[in-house]
Amino acid sequence: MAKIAAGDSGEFSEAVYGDERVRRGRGGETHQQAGDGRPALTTQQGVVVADDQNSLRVGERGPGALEDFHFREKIFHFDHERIPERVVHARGYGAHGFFENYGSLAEVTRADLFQRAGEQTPAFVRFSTVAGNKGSGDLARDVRGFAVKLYTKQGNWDLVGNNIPVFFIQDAIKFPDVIHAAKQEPDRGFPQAQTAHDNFWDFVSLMPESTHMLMWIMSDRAIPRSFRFMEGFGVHTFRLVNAEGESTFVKFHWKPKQGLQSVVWNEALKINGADPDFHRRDLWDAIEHGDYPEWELGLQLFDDEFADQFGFDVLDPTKIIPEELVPVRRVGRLVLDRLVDNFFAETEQVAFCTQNIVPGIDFTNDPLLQGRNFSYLDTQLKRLGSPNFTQLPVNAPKCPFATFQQDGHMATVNPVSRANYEPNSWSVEEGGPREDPASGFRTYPAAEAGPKRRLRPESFADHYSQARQFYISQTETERQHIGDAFVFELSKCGRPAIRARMVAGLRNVHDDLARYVADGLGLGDLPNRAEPAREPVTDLAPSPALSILANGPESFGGRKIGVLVTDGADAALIAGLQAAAEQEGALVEFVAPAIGGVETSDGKRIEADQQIDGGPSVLYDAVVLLASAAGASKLAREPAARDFVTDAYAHYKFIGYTGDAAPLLDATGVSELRDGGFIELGGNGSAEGFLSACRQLRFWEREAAA
Ligand code: HDE
Repeated sequence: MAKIAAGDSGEFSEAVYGDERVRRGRGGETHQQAGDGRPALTTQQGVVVADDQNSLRVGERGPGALEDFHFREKIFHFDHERIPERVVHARGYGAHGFFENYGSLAEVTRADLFQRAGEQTPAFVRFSTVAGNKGSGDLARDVRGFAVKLYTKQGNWDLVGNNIPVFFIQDAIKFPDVIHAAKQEPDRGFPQAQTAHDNFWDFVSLMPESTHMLMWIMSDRAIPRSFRFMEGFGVHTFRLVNAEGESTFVKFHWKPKQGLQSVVWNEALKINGADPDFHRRDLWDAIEHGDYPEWELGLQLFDDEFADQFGFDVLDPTKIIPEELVPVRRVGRLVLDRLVDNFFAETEQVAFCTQNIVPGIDFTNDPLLQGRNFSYLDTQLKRLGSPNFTQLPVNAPKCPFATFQQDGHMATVNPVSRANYEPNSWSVEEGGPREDPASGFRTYPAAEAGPKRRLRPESFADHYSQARQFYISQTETERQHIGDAFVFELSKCGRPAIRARMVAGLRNVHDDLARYVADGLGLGDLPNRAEPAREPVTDLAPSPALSILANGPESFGGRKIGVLVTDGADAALIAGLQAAAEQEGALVEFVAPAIGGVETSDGKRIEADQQIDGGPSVLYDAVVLLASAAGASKLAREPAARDFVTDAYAHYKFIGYTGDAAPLLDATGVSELRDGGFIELGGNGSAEGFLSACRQLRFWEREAAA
C-alpha cells in the first residue's frame, strides 16, 4: 500500500474498491478529494472543508472540541431537516406540467386562463393519500388527494380536490373528528393508513351523512392502480363569474385520458409489501419515459333554476350531480411532463390553499368549503414556519406581484422603495403598488341574510339516496368488491355492536348489500334498519358514469407487462412481444432468476429489470411466462415463481404463456383452471392477440366463475 502526502488529518494511503480508487486515512476511513473538475465541499459560510470524515478531537482518542464549527453546523442542520408532516394528506407525490385551454369561456368566466384557445398555464399537481403518515404504503384503501396549483397570469389558483367527488362530512367543524377517528387510535398508535379499525367505524356508523362517501371508499376507487388512472373532483359547488358579474355554478372534474383502473384488494395488500412506493414510482417512470399523463378539465355548469329544482342541496358536499343530468363539458387538458428536481423543495413544501382563487372564480356557501378556506392558510404557517412560505419558488406566483407585506422569518421578497404603506403621496418610483378595481378580484355580491345560528339545513338530511344510486350504478363485479371491502374492514372491528350498527345503516342503501355484508360477518339475522333522518328516494336512475368498469379505456397503453424469463427463453417471441407492446404504448419488464439477466435462445443476453423475489406479479398489469422448458422446471420449485403465477391468476390478470411453461403451470395447479384469460403466445397464438386481450385490463369472468 503506497503512502502518500501527509495531510492535517494524518497520513493517507490508497486502496482500490472495485472500480473506485480511494484514499484512506489512518483509521481506514475513506477520503474522496476535490479536483479534476469536482468542486470543493464547503460550510454554509463558504469555507472549504479539508476533512469531512473526522470531527475535531483533542488527541486521537480524546474528547471532541467545542470549536469544531464544521461538525456543529453539519449536525445542527441535520437535526432540523424535518418539517411537520401534513396533518392529513401527509404522503404525496408531485409533478409539474401545464394546463392548455381549448377555447374561450368568456360567457361564463372572466378568469384569464380560460379566455384563449391553446393558451398554456404552468401547473404543479400533488397526489396523496389522506390517513397514513408520510412513510406509509401507497396502496392504502383511502381517498386520494388531487391538488392542482395553476400559476395563472392573474395569480395562483389552487383547485385542491380528491379522486372522490363527495366527502364524509357536511360541516368543517367535524373534520378533526373524522380525521381523528380514521387515523391511528391515540392510545396504541396503530393501525395507520387504514380505516379498518373500531374508531373509524364507530364514528361513521353514528354519522349517516358519511354513507355516500363510504360507498366510494369501499369501492375500487380507493385502490387506484396509478395516480394516472384516476379521476379528480373539486367536490364543492363553486361559482364562475363573467365580466358582466353574472354567476354560474360549477363542479370541477378531471378526466384521465388514460382511462380509469384500479387494483384488487388482495393485490393492494401485497403491493404495499413488495413496493410501498408503487404509485410514486409509477408516476416517476411514466414521466421519465415521456409517457406524460393527461387529464381533461370538465365543468358541470348550472344555474339557480337547476339548483332549485335538483333533488338535493348543491351546497351539500356529500352529494354529486349525476353527469347524465348535467353533462361534463371538457374545456382543456392538464399534462404532467416534468419531474421535480428536489422532492422536499417542491412536493413537500408546496402549500395549497383553497382560498387561492383568481378573478372569475368564486366560492359558494358550502359549509365544508368555508371551513377549508380558514384551515389551509393556518396549516401552512404551522408546517412551513413563516408567513413567507408564499415566496418559495414552488408557491410563488409566476405573474408579477406586489404587496406591502414585509419582514418575518426568511423574508426574501421585501418592498424595495420608500413606501411600505398606502395610501401614500410618494412618487411613482417610490410609492409602490395601488389597488385596481378594473382587473382586481371582486367577490360575487351574493345577497346573504338570516339569524346567526348553529343549524344544519334540512335540505342536507337525505343521507342514503345517492349512496344507493352509486351502488346500483356499479357492475356486478364492482358491487361484489364493495361488499367484500365492507366485510374486510368491519371484520377488523372488534366490537360486534359497531359491526351491526353499520349493517343497520347499509339497510337504507340496499338490502342486497346489507345481506351480503351481514353474511360475510357471520351476523345472522339482519339488524333493524337505522332510522333515516329523511326517507331515502329509491327510484333515482343509475348513473353509468359512476362505474369504473363501464368506462374502460379500451387500450393497454401506459400499462406494464411482467415477463418471466429464464436462460433459453425464445428470442423471437420476446422480440415479437416487445414490438406488440411498443405498438400499444405498453411497457415490458423482464423478471428473471438473477438480476444479471438471461441468455436467450439466440445466444444473446437480456438484462433483467427485477430478480424474481423482488418482481412479484402484483407489480404488473399482465404477465407472460417465457421460460424455457428446463427453466420452467427449475422455477416450478421456486416459491416466488409459483406465487408469480398464482397471484396473477388470483388477481384476474391476463397470462401469456408458451407450451414450455407447462411445468410451472402444473406446479401451481392453474393448468386445469386455464380460461379465456390464458393466451398462448407461440403456436396458434400471437403477441398481438395477447395485447388485444389485455385491453380489457382484467379477465373478470374468472372472478364471476369462482
Ligand atoms: Fe383538506 N386539508 N380539508 N380536503 N386537503 C389539507 O392542508 C381540511 C377536504 C385536500 O397535496 C390540509 O396543506 C379541512 C376536502 C387535499 O398538499 C388542511 C377540511 C377535500 C390536501 C386541510 C378538508 C380536501 C388537503 C393539511 C374539511 C377534497 C392535500 C395539509 C372542511 C375536495 C394538499 C395542508 C397537498 C390538505 C383541511 C376537507 C382535499 C389541514 C378543514 C373535502 C388534496 O389544511
